[in-house]
Amino acid sequence: MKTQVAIIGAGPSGLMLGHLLRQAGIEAVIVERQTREHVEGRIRAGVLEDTTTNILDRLGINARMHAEGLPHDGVNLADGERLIRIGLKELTGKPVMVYGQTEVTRDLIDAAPERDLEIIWQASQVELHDVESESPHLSFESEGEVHRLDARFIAGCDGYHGPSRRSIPTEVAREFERVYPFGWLGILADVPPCNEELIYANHPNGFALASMRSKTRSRYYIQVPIDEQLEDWPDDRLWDELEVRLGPEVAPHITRGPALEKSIAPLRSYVFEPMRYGSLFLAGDSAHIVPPTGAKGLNLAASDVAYLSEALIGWFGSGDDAVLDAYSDRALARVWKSERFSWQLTQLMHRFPEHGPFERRMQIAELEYIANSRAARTAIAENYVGLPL
Ligand code: RFL
Ligand code: PHB
Repeated sequence: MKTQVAIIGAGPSGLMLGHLLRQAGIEAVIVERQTREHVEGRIRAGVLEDTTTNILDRLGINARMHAEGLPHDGVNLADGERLIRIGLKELTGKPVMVYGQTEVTRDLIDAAPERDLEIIWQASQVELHDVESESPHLSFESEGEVHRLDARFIAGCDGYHGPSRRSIPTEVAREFERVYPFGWLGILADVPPCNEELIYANHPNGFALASMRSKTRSRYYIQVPIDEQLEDWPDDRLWDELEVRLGPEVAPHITRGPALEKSIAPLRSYVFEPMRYGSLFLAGDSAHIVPPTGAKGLNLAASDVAYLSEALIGWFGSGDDAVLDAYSDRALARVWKSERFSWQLTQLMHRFPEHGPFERRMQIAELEYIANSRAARTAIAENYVGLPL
């Protein structure tokens, strides 16, 4: 098999890149390890910046998002006593869109056949070959047979655990990492949200987040120690704890319901440099991870892909190496700013085992400052809605 761009991974970055390339008439094939059902069943991000909605608009794969997504003009921080509203629209002119990654992924997969974007599901043993050359290829197994996919470029959109990043020699690579000593326990339930907008709460027991997928489906998270067992959190215990952490103003509005999904996700900050090696380009979680506090992971995948598609389309159009050469630095400049915001909001809103009374007072003082300073709220708002590309 032969194509122009071989894409590893059918997550948001691989799917958006594949569609952007196809829209420009460039051949692309996606090779994915999991089944379609598995990919469509993953419950992940919920908040889209306009970087992401703009890509879906440009692709014309946006009808369901505009019909069912919820534009939010604000977001709230809670300090156990009150809600501090960050007026996103008022402070930046932009809202965010609450529309699940699960739905974005499904829309992109549904649109693939009519746009000739081939996705090979359940491809195992995916390996990258000759990435330093101008004629790289992938090998993989599918339906009991070994296949070879030749391409001019390979896009590593295979998430944090995929093989692409590991094909870059350690001599040229730099890694930056911070692993947090806690995770997020998430619950999805078919109950109305407790508030019209998201609430990020800092409580002495730890962080909590009230989010949603629609007017009838809620998504909540609480901070738990990293070694916590899911069995120790029956639904009622989790709802009790959410009421405590979200505070007395919000608790009466929480509707309880059985968990459709419950899982614990670890928190990590991670950046891999460079995002290009020879004919291999990394995009999304394969190159960087942010803690979910800033809602940036999916949106960074979208901005990487916006830069990468522009560079590849430019190269196939005019053979211009300069844009391809600039990709890694351009993407990383935005990645590091999102890393900073996600890390800072994580520091502000969580309880760290090493924190004592002083650090707690620092958090309270910062929240007090945010509540009373339009400049501080504007700084949060412009990062939350997404920095310009
Ligand atoms: P993905 O989504 O991990 O997709 C990678 C794909 O590659 C496949 N793959 C392979 N395919 C072939 N061969 C192999 N050897 C392969 N190895 C892996 C995988 O099966 C998969 O299909 O990466 P991508 O596309 O870069 O997208 C990144 C986003 O998924 C991620 O950043 C976000 O989900 C992060 N995130 C959030 N981001 C936001 O912008 N806003 C949020 O509100 C938000 N909340 C979250 C989140 C992530 C969470 N979890 C569970 C990690 C909340 C949670 C709980
Ligand atoms: C979610 O709804 O899953 C969600 C929302 C905001 C975040 C993280 C996750 O910051």
